[in-house]
Amino acid sequence: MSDRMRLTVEEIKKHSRHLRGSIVEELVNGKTYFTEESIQLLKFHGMYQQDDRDLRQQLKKDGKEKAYSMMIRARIPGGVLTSNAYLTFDRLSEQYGNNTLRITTRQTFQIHGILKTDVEQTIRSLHDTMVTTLGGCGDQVRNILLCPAPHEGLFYEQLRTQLELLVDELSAKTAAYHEIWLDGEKVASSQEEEEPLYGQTYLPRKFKLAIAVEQDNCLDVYANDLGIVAHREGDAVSGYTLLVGGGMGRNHTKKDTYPRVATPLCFILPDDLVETVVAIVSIQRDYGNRSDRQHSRFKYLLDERGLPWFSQELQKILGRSLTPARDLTWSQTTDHLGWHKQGENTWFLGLPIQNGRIRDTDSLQLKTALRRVVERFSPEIHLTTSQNMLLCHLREDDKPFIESMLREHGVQLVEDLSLIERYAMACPALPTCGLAITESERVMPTFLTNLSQILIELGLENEEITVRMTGCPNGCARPYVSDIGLVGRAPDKYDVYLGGDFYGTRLNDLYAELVTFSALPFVLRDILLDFKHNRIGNERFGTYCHRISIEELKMRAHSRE
Ligand code: SRM
Ligand code: SF4
Repeated sequence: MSDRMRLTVEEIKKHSRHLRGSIVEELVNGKTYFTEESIQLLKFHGMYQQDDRDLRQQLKKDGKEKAYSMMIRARIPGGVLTSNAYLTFDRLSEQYGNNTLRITTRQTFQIHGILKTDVEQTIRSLHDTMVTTLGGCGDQVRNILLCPAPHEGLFYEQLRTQLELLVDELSAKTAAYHEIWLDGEKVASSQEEEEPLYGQTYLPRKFKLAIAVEQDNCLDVYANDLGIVAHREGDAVSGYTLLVGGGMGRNHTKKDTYPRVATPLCFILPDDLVETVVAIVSIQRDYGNRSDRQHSRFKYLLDERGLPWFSQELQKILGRSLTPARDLTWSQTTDHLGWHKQGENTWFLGLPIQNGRIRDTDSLQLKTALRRVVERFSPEIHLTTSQNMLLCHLREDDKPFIESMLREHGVQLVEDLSLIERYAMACPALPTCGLAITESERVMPTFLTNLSQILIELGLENEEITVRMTGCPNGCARPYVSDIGLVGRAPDKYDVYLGGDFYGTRLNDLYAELVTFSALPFVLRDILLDFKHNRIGNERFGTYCHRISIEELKMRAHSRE
């Protein structure tokens, strides 16, 4: 390992001349992979170096290098893209990627499997359809979430305008992206370049923002570093309640890392939003932990210094005192699936996409079906935080034809799914994710089939229960705010978390450790049976587990052994 490879991420950022480093040189060095230093910088440009983990062992045995490729993640604010951009993603994934597209839990697309030599062309093609990847990853503000429903009216227009303002203000300003991937023209002196919010070292870690609409936590607002909840008065936004310090990531071996739901901070008027958000991000920039990346998320800063300290700092910057947060109530977590009226004569169709993966298989030509529908009807596409897709601005008269086109290709509509499938999510994990300990996306369908059978047997198939699986504790499918969270812990073994709520406002608790994949449905069966007999009225599953308590559930499990 060379000395350069031992640089910390902070040093790499600092010496990178605003995210340039040696990416340009490495693009043409004939190697199939980037150096560690460039890998860190490339994240800011929206990509991760990965290798096919299915092939790792064999390649190693054969004395060959890993099967490297890049995963490219776009930044699509609020998940909205044109049909033209969609078709470009579709084409690029076939031309350069592994011929799948992946809708993420943060309303964007990832293309996996792009060779180093094809990255430039991929980014250029996306840019031609007004899509950027700058800010898809890296220590900066990530893709900002907004309720994806294409509702009309002043209230939603105002939210979309606020989103645009936030994106403008919080995006990196470095010309490195254009320089490296697009026009190749160098900024006269990149040292002098302005990066007003981020400076030379950007943020200590990723920072996540979401704008939710009061009552409907359709995007898991509490899992974000900064949750912005819009309040409505008549048909206008009357202000926002800000929630701070959400985050899911934890590490099995480090007990002082933990998931956290965001806590209410204050209420602000619409005109104060951008200024307040920038001030909050700048506090994390200046005080966040830059020496230990395991403790560098905003949640740790808040817990270490306390909310009163944070409020004071914020008030100092803003030069005014904060108004207390409004009480929040949540009555739904809409997934926007199915047909919904959008305007006078227009509709949108929420399509379930299992684990967000768009591809063709022998029995299901999802990718082809979507391409054909998009080519023919040019819908605007809205991606949801539950890895699904909305086809918007469709004409009433076209509804039957669109449905039949989808069905001809084997595509399931929401009414074809069981409720347990409808509300399930899994992260990609193997074979692409370098951090995966267990399978997730690839085994979720089998797990859901087995669990569905149990639910039917117990007469619980009409219950709305969220199940989320991840291949490691980082929490990319937000398993710690679901009714049932399954978190990869060791090869083929998962920890089981129970007792979150359907509205995503509460963390669940660790119920069982190191359960093998095949045993998972049976571990859950006992509790579901218990729930069936002892729930109060229409009590939901997660609420039941929370009320009974994890300790009591564990004791009952022991007495059954
Ligand atoms: Fe994530 C890292 C995939 C949403 C917490 N996440 C990764 C990487 C890039 C692995 C890596 O660093 O090498 C994964 C790439 C896998 C692959 O092959 O595609 C990955 N994360 C994903 C996606 C694709 C999962 C999905 O099922 O859609 C999501 C992409 C979101 C996006 O478009 O930006 C994704 N990741 C999340 C979320 C959920 C959210 O933001 O609402 C979380 C939990 C919230 C949070 O940030 O706390 C999340 N990902 C992490 C973490 C843990 C961060 C921490 O604070 O400890 C890592 C690891 C890290 O950053 O060190 C990580
Ligand atoms: Fe990879 Fe872990 Fe995220 Fe799953 S939760 S995508 S295994 S980092």
